[in-house]
Amino acid sequence: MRAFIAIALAQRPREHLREVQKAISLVPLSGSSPSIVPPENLHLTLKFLGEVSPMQTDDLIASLRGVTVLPMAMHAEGLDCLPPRGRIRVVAANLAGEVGHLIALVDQIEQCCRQLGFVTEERPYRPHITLARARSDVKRSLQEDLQTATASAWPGPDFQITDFVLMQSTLKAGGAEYRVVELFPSPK
Ligand code: 2AM
Repeated sequence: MRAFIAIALAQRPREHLREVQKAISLVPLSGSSPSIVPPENLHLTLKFLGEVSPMQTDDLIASLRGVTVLPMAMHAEGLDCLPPRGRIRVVAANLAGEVGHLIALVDQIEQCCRQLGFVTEERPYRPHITLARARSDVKRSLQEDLQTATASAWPGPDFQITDFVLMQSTLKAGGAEYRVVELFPSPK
């Protein structure tokens, strides 16, 4: 299966980001309207895995059971356009708050994945929630328009992160479909 590890969003931050998405969709982007991520698909990616065999899935689940999630308070803070240079491919909400705890979580997950032979992410982890994906080229100069249109939305409501999920992604003509394969709760 095609899989990734992520944090599923609670209802309150999801509703807030839905409002941000509405503001994004009202910005004229010179005919290159991005595809808005369906609100039920909004998530924070911790690690993209790609194709994972059934045996790897079992090993991964066993390994991820040992990961400690320090509960953390986070909120969405500002709009970002990724990658940082060149044509915009993704419009995302940045996350702020107890980012140290989040980085510690990502480091543990990377370590589990490395031990099982998954490719280690070399780029620094940049916590973001993708709100829209460009269907065709979106000029960098439009970043300012997107940021102005959403300026009043920040900061978003605080939410607690206490668990993460292994998620299956099935690519369909109408967009990706996600399914939670396993939930990893923080120790009580
Ligand atoms: P993105 O939101 O920044 O695009 C599921 O596809 C999730 O995995 C997405 O949130 C996506 O991040 C992330 N991801 C990271 N690397 C990816 C890759 N090479 N292909 C597809 N998705 C990737």
